[in-house]
Amino acid sequence: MREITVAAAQMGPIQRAEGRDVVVCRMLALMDEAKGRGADLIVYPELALTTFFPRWYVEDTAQADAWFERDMPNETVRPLFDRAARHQMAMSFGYAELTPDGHHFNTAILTDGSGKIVGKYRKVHLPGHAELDPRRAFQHLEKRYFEPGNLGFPVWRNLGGIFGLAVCNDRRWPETYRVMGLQGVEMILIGYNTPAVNAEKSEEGPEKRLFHNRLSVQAGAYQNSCWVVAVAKAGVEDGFPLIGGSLIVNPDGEIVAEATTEGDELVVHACDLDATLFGKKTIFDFARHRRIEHYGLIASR
Ligand code: CDT
Repeated sequence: MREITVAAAQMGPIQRAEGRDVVVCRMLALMDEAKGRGADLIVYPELALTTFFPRWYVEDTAQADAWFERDMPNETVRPLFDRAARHQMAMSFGYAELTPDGHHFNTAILTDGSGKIVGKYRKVHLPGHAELDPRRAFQHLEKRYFEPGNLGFPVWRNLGGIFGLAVCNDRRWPETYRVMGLQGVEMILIGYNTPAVNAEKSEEGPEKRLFHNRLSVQAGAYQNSCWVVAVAKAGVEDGFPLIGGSLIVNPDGEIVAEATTEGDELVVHACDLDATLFGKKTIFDFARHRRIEHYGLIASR
């Protein structure tokens, strides 16, 4: 048994005017509660430090740099790293990254139990559009503010297991899980900000959005025999609703814990990484059963 207790730290809304210092206080409170519940790892959502700013159109993209972090850790988030180290708790969260040479990514990091960053991932699948689209009920300008990630889908040894990261829209793509699955991933951590309604199709509401969230995450976990922890930023940000539904899924594709609110809420489960082994050596033993001679098209277009 290789059991690690995971706290999926769903966060309620962050308003546009809210400062990062206030957000970090909320994250610390969740971390302290997670410690009390025995967590070895806490997982926060995509763009955990700010509102989901791609809904806002800013003509001069340099003005949007205020939503980005130039260093990680920086002064504002340092308390998170210090507290995590004190609690001997690994941590993952997403943020907007501005690199020293001026590149913009939608990034997530993973630390070990001493507060040291051991993994970084930059979102590959960027949804939405790059220009103002007045036909939409609201904007989703990720293609304006971010470049596609340039690090692929690496995995890291941490906490005695093999971990991977993905960000929001990545969870809808089977390739995300499979590339990590091929590297033996045992737990994938995914933060998300998913609007509760479709900006282009008003009849698609929160039930269907929650269904697609579960469907994607459960399929990814089952088909790669790994744990998946998916964590929302939820609730109403400046009038725009985001789904909750943070969940932890086991390597059989079953939901073992799920959020019940749209606010700051911990979803905690003790996950045995050895539970990944059976599927990996039987039905999803990739080396024995995959037929890559028939998969060429997937990587060629
Ligand atoms: N943040 C993010 O990637 N959100 C997208 C919204 C796309 S609309 C289905 C998501 O995939 O949840």
